[in-house]
Amino acid sequence: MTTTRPDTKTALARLLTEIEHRNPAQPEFHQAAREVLETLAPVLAARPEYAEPGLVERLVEPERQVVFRVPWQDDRGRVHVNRGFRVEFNSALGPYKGGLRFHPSVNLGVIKFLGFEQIFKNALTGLGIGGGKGGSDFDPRGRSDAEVMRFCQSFMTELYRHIGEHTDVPAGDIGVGGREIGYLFGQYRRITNRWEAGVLTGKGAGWGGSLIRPEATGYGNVLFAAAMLRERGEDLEGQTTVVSGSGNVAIYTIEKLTALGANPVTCSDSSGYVVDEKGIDVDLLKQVKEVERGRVDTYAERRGASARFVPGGRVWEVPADVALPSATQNELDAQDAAALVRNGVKAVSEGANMPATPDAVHLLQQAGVAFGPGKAANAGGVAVSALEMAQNHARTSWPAARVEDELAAIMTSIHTTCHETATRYGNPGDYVTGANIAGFERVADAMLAQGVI
Ligand code: NDP
Ligand code: 2IT
Repeated sequence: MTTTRPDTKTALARLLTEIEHRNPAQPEFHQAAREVLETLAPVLAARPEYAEPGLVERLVEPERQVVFRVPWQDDRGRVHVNRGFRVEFNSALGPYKGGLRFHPSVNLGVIKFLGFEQIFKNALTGLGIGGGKGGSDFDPRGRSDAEVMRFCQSFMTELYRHIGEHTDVPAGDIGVGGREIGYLFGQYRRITNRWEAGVLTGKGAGWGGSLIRPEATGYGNVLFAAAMLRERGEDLEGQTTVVSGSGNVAIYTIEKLTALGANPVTCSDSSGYVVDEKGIDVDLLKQVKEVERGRVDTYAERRGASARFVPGGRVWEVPADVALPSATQNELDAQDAAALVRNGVKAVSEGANMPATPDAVHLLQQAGVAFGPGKAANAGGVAVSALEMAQNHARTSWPAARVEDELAAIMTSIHTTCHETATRYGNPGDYVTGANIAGFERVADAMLAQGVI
């Protein structure tokens, strides 16, 4: 057991206060920074080189933040003005890497929380990628393909000058999938007159995209949950699972759960959730969400007697052995966590970024539930993005089986690293501490080696 000098804890508490002061009105960023800093005291105490003045202070300050105007015209010719963001947080380990989110709730604080998480997540993959994130408060819901295309073109008309295969490599996140990456890539290629495949990931399989990238986040999270269960002598087969969301991450989480013999009984969107006693039919869900861009109540209507739609409800009230939050931040609070515990949940693994509130995480861990934090559990997506970059650099493409094998190996390695690191610092089974410290060690070593920049 490593003991912590009180001065380390005091210094971290002081830094957290300063972060809140210097970054007003950014509650999500404060939350993400606090979650990491609160776990670092033991490693700073044990490894004096990490307590070097300025190291943690540099880590919490983005290297660069770009905020820009995105004007575009709708199908009726009306002009709209959105705000675009790219936060280039840390490039000690490689080019900035992280998704773009298009959602009306996006603001600088949200992008900073996501970029901060991304630094540690990307470090945990063991691959050469730094941390960044971007997006816009543009709402793609109800917009035509032509409107989405014009928005993406306007967004890229500013973003292109900040990104590049060796500089910053965006990908998808909420509201940004294959369609948007296509429009963004087209505009980048047009402006720069370069076929620079490695500038974006999540591309179509026919033009530089990696097989298994669409599946990677969801599949990876299921593999992480399975690894946590294995540690306790259990597996996923026969387990009832609840999944929130019905987008990219949720769909491929459900697909993998089904393939491994678990029974995923829910999915959701911001209007409510579906519970399906027979298990979610992933082909029907893909048809409704990916092809028709519809809502989950349509799934329930078409599925028949086994499924019902619960307007406004949260999936966490449905009894389950395993829960995989896969929609958005702070979607699982202490009340939800208490309901999961009451119903006997064994493991919670975060497909989304920061879906569980700090109180919920505390409650789950106190109750002995295996808890996989997003920066470890959902790292499969960005890991396969890095494999897409590798294929692009080599001008080749790998068969699906190779990518899937590499994804499985990376998820196993992340699980082992988090588990061993937590044990090394006196908190066996605490994947939050394990993920934060292991990610921190890798980034901090690179930052120290590269000097004060
Ligand atoms: P999608 O846009 O494909 O799907 C998002 C889903 O979450 C939708 O069902 C959406 O419902 C729901 N949702 C989004 N915002 C809210 C909200 N404010 N309240 C309630 N429901 C909401 O996104 P992804 O599946 O790609 O992303 C889901 C989560 O996973 C995010 O946290 C993302 O950061 C994270 N993630 C994604 C990765 C990826 O590779 N795509 C990688 C790692 C993490 P509705 O349509 O009603 O808004
Ligand atoms: O949160 C995430 O890790 C992502 N949205 C994926 C980022 C990426 O670059 O693939």
